[in-house]
Amino acid sequence: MDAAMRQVDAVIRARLSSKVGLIDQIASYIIGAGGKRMRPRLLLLFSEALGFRGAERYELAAVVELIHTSTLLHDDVVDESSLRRGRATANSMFGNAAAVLVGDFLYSRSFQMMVSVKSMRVLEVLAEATNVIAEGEVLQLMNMHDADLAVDEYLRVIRYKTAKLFEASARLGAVLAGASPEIEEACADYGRSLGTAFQLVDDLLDYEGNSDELGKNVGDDLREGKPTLPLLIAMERGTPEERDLIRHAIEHGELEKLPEIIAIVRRTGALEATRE
Ligand code: GRG
Repeated sequence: MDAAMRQVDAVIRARLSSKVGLIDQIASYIIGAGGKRMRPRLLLLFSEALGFRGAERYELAAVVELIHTSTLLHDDVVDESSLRRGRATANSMFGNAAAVLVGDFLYSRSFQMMVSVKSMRVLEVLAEATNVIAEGEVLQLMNMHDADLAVDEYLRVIRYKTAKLFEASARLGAVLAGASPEIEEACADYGRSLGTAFQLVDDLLDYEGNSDELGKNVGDDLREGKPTLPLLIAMERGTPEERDLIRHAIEHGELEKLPEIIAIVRRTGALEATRE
């Protein structure tokens, strides 16, 4: 994987170039900050497991990473986040307008790259996936401050905003390898499940770690009014008074009661239940 990922990073660097200096600067800033490169790795693993070793796999692996990066740039503006990949976010460094526009550049550049692969199926998969990611974010926006959010609806948002790109990445490995529709679906299923688990754990990590971090991260969720699964489970399992406390915090983005809410989440076993 490491050698293959160096190839992918080389493709990303080569394709990022723009005559517009600010684009180069911001794109290199966020790409250079690292990241786990989960989606390109998934694509490469599936294409290679199914016997495809053509150069198109590096191009498409770079494409899914650039799409992911463009969504991060936009997401940090939407959430008004200040930290990403251990660095100040692009929006806090360069302003919201520049972060959104460079996100647009990465997104449209990724489409230029996928067209170069000359496969209608690839275009179909990625056009649909990006559409669903945007729907997921809008759904999440609509669910903000909703303390009565059904767990199924929370999972739908996760499947759309996060799992869809994992699904597309795994599926594209199969598409490149010319796999049968059954194998393509099996790869897509795996990607979807992995992506769903990944986001659940991501939400869970917000509540783990040392007590300072814990307070800070849970505080972010509450400040944004985001009803994440640990909070929903704690509400379901808590006493009527505890439910009211969490409900009020989600509905009003109220941070004063943070230590009490963390204690309820822990006491009700909501972290273990989310992990399960
Ligand atoms: C541009 C099509 C388009 C849509 C924009 C804002 C938005 C709509 C989508 C945001 C989707 C999003 C950020 C979902 C969360 C995904 C997630 C778990 C991000 C963190 O991924 P990691 O941990 O990050 O893989 P690294 O830094 O490792 O790459």
